[in-house]
Amino acid sequence: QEYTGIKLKVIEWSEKAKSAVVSLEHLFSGKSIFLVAATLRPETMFGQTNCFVGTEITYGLFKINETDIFLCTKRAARNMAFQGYSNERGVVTQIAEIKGADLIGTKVKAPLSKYEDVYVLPMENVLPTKGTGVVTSVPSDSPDDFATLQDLKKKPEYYNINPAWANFEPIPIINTSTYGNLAAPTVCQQKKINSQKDRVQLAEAKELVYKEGFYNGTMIYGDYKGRTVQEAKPLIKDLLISTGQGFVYKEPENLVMSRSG
Ligand code: ZZB
Repeated sequence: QEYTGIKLKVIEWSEKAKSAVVSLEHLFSGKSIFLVAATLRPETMFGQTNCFVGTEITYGLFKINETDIFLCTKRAARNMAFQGYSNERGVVTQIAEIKGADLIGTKVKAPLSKYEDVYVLPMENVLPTKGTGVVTSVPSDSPDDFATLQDLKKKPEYYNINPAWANFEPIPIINTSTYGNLAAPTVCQQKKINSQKDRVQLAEAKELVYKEGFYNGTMIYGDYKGRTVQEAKPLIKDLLISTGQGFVYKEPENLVMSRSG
């Protein structure tokens, strides 16, 4: 499976993350720290509204080179080290460990997003065994992301978040004749999906939205407005890579598990 790694730069740590990393600050000087998400949909990056982590997942901070520190699972950092993203091939340099729960509320800059800064929020179904364990959220075109963001908006106390962190609307970025310009909200409504816990309906919704967007979608936002999704996808991937905001990240096929189970 070939993903695009998306670098979401840490602008301000959450209070808990701040105290977890305060003793390491000397290691950060002159470097940027990025939460790294793995996506199959680089053309949707204009619509990012937040970033998701699993609260129970253990993440690491990894020194990648003289300028970048990546935050992702150790498993992903190891894969990256074999793909040229480390000082020495195959060698992982871990600076610290941090629990997903402690990252909630961290402010990040999501590349290409219409929103200047977005927040790290909790999602129940993030798989530690897939991608980087960090998921970038595009509620306009991902039913899982839309359902989860709705949960967070409806019950901020239950999820222990500041409501302002979830106060971002889905952005219309792709149009299809079947689902209009907000495919994920449309399909979630049609299928009466009420929460991120509706796993079976969400898996069906994801399949429908994937297919419709890929075969019949047109970009209505961003640098390649007017192009089909199939045309725009590689162009936006190249744009992310050439500007240093993304990179190719591969995962051995047999290790890939689907989010739905
Ligand atoms: C942004 C995005 C925008 C995504 C969209 C999807 C969609 P698949 O097909 O099952 O392999 N993802 C990545 N890592 C994880 C993880 N560890 N746990 C849970 N979900 C993860 O799914 C690949 C997608 O699953 C990735 O692409 C990522 O979300 C998520 F508009 O990134 B995507 C209709 C889907 N739309």
